[in-house]
Amino acid sequence: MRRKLVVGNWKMNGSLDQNRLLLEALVRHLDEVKQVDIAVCLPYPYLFQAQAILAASDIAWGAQNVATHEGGAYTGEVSAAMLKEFGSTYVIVGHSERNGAYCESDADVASKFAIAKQHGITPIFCVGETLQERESGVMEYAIANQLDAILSVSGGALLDQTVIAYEPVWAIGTNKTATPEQVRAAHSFIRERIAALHPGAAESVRILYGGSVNPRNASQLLSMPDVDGGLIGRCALDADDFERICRAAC
Ligand code: G2H
Repeated sequence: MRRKLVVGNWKMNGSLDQNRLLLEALVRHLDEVKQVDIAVCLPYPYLFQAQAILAASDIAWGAQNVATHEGGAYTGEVSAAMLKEFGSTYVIVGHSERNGAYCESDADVASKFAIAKQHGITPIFCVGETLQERESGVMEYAIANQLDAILSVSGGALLDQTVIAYEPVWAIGTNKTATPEQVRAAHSFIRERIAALHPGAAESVRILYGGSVNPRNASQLLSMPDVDGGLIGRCALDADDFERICRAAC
């Protein structure tokens, strides 16, 4: 039985003052919500603040990216060991906003996935098709390619207890949410693909849906078969919205 997981992806938002208000509100509103796992992934400089405010709560925290190397002369990068020092439970890898703008390759994402696991951090690996891929009927092919790049290098053991986020690129930050049926079909395809390559891991991997989830659509989307929670962008920046989404996942 997989526990549901709701993760806030704050993207490049926040300030010390805003974060303090938001994190303290999350602790007040969500600490009694024990039926789902809850986490926030913040910009790197605020991990220390998250650790200070969330440490005594059940809300976990993490980052939105990690370096492919252990350490050394990589200006501007942040290693998995550093994330671990600040108590990170999760790290997002392969988000489409990074694939596009920062030219991350499948090999880069596979390295990030593996290095996070080696340091005891759970990667949240994002996959999803573009609108053009969906409309031209190659959605499953596109998702399979993204999955295979990770699954072929990571091996079945590394997949245990990891998280995959299905985020159709056309639904991210656009207010165009995938329909519950589209979400169900994609999630079922992802689990079948994992089962084909690493049968032992398919039942333990949690598959989240991400893309314009809000308090109005959350309960329907997050209750679909094979949907184990959500990766929430814009609505994670509002304590009331995020609380309502977490409660909808219960
Ligand atoms: C997709 C999602 C969070 P939003 O990126 O990962 O963002 O909920 O704003 O579409």
